[in-house]
Amino acid sequence: MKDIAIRFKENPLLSPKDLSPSVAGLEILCLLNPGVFTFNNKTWLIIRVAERPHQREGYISFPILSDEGIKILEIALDDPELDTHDPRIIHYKGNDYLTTLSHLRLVCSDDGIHFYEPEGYPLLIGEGVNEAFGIEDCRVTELEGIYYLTFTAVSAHGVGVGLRTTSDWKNFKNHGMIISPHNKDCAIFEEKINDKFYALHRPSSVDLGGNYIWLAESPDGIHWGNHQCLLQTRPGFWDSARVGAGASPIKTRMGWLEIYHGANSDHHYGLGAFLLDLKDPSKVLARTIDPIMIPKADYELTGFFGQVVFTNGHIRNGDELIIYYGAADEVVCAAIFSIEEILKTLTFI
Ligand code: MAN
Repeated sequence: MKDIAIRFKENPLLSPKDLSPSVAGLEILCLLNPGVFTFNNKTWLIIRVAERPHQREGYISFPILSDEGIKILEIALDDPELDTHDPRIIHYKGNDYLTTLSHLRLVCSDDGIHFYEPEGYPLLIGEGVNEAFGIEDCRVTELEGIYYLTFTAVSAHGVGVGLRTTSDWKNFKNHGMIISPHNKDCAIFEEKINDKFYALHRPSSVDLGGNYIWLAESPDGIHWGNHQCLLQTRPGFWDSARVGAGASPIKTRMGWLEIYHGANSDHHYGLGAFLLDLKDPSKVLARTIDPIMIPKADYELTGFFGQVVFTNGHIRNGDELIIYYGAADEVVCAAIFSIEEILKTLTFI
């Protein structure tokens, strides 16, 4: 399979050791899946920071958010009801928890390579019962002077899409959960079409259907309807088990170009692309057969959860597309693509 990504030689750009934990007693295990935007002439990332308590021998402990702040739960590793085979998830007595608690952190850069935490900008942490297991994988859409932050809100109730908006990155309005569980990977288009907002999102259906990418429309960016299924998984392909949108679609002369992630049943994640009609984004015009990027660098093959490249943010400069991505669910990296080259890899339907 062809991989057309030109990885930054500085990769990984950010690793867990580069930031400080949000509170004493926690350690950062993973920095991953940044949303990306420009603001004040700088490149900004809103990174998912996944934390857990220092581990005590013989136990697994993990944080959750409650009304009183962070609460630590601890389970003995030899408890027969404990299942930790997936490093991301804890199954215990019929309940699921996450091994880490994620918040979102802002970093910025003048060159898109060297990032630092600016002073005076808040951390975004889970708020309320639907975000008790954290907030993750934020997509940022700038539309008419407002930044829309769509992210995964995780709790014992399930995984849904949360929305906050801001114009200065210091004051945020929390709109709560805009798409209920099970749903994630929501990216709002950066332009209205026929005066309506559009978004891609990814519900999961347990029995009928699957982990497919859907389109929704909205009069205000908050209330979503007219859901339509756009893109399905393909049996026997690299994206046979799940597909999910990356960041906002990129407007090109041929249509809206979307970079998406796909995974097979072994949880190997790669990136592909598809193209939507400019005037009617419910029409899928083309899709890549092979991935345009697959894990191949050491930092993509091994880490907290190996064999993963996952993107939810990019910067476009003419034909150049800089994709920021999480590698092996542990570090933040970047790669350059040519938009024309991606368009050439599409197969028209
Ligand atoms: C999956 C993975 C994890 C994530 C949970 C909740 O298990 O994507 O990284 O924490 O879903 O969204």
